[in-house]
Amino acid sequence: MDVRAAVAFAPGKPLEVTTVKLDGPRAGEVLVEIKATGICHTDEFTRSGADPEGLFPAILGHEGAGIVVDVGAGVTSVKKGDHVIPLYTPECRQCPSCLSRKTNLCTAIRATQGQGVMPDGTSRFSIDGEKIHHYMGCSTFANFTVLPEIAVAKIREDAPFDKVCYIGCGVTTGIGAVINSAKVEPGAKAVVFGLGGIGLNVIQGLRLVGADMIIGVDVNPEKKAWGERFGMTHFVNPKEIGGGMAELVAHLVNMTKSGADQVGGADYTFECVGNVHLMRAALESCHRGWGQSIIIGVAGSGQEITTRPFQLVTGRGWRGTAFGGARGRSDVPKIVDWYMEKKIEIDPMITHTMPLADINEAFDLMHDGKSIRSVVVY
Ligand code: NAD
Ligand code: 022
Ligand code: ZN
Repeated sequence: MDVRAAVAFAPGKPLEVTTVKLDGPRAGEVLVEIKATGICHTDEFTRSGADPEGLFPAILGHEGAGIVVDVGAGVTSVKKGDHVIPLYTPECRQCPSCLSRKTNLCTAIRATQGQGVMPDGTSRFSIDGEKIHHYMGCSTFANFTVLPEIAVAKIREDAPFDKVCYIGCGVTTGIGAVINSAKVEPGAKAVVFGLGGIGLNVIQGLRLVGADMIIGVDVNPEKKAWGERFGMTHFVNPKEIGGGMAELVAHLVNMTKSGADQVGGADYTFECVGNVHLMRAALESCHRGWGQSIIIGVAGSGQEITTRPFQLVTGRGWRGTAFGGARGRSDVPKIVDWYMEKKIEIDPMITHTMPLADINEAFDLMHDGKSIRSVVVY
């Protein structure tokens, strides 16, 4: 069938909206009509050519929502008409990783997903017989896409596509980092570095679990109001403090001192920027003995993090999270329920919507720091 898609033909070029051929679903696959998709940093990382593993031509996009319109042989968990969110982290429930219960990084289709093809090693997208790569197993910058059955989460039918698409990446990553990765407890003190589309969701996750002190750190003064909107209790602009990372750390440690505890430091910190110097500051802002720092931001390829081993020997913990540690098919429907029950907010974070024809404007808005999230509505 013919579908409309924004195609990344070459690194560094704007996406081209054009007609693409899509083959139907094979065994274990589903055809989904994408109704809306968010535009996220990793799409830009690949489009720009900064991603050394980026493949071209490709149909990018990994933050979508839509309706199943056809299923291949042997598909049992979803049927035509089901509303779904594509999963760039699938959940097969059978591989050693899924069975371990210790990670959400399912390995069932990992190799082929990274190669931009379906699990059978072929692509469903083409133009004039030339293969177009899939992207992160999703390719939501097309109005129809084919996905492995294990890479779709079935969601309730009254949820609006143009909002819950954001649960396909940003919302789940931020809230999941708090609940699944850090396992933050009520009364905790936390610091969130970077108040963008991810950091604001970390903040609302912290509010949800009952954190006491939620300190937001951002170099953009406009982010103070944004953070407060979702539960931030204190704001720090590193530019106003002056000095470097050491001064920022000292300031944050000082802020978290209280009563008998004059050691200071946060129980949990979250790096939501992708800056390796900020990652170090996030670790060192943790309380000695128990503070845990979670890396969410994706740093540029080849970058390295450093600290003194003393920081870890004295009981701080450093770990990262992918997709908020969420098991997609199990956890994503619950997050959609939380949104519908108004336990979490999404609408105010979607600052821009546009038709597919204008998708390149979403990348401009992201570059200029003007958007929290842009969503393409098909
Ligand atoms: P964003 O651009 O919306 O937000 C980044 C924020 O950081 C901005 O508000 C900016 O002002 C602020 N900032 C920049 N430099 C800073 C500094 N030195 N100190 C303090 N604040 C600073 O981006 P986003 O959509 O929130 O994504 C953040 C990161 O999370 C990206 O690297 C993205 O790739 C990553 N991410 C990771 C996962 C995962 O599963 N691990 C999932 C989604 C996104
Ligand atoms: C989503 N991300 C950033 C912005 N939006 C993002 C990027 C990468 C990962 C997670 C979220 C990620 C962390 C660890 C891995 N990935 C490796 C997983 C594994 O090896 O099992 C990751 C993922 C998908 C892809 C590449 C890297 C891909 O499909 N190309 C989850
Ligand atoms: Zn993303």
